[in-house]
Amino acid sequence: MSQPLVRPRVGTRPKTQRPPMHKVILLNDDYTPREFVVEVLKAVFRMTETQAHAVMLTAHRKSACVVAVFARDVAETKASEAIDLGKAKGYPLFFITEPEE
Ligand code: TYC
Repeated sequence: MSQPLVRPRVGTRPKTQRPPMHKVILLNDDYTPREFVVEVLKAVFRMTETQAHAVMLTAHRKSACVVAVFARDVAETKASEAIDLGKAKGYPLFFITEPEE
């Protein structure tokens, strides 16, 4: 009986590394109207009215709220788009991105 040509691997094999996902975080401010924040969340992050309202209220009450998690370039693009919608209306609406733990 000959040996099989391919033996199953045993022992440890490092897991394939994936780039970390990035959180988009909405920051509260005193000037942007609540309903405008909701509209931006719906338009940029494809949220329903109910989801967007809940995220807006959490940011309003706790000063920040995680909106969603994406690959880094998507997170940065969406944060910029959302900030720009606020800027176009003269609002200081702000989002930051940060890597997930
Ligand atoms: N605090 C704002 C107001 O009272 C509303 C608001 C909520 C603004 C959440 C930004 O991320 C925000 N008009």
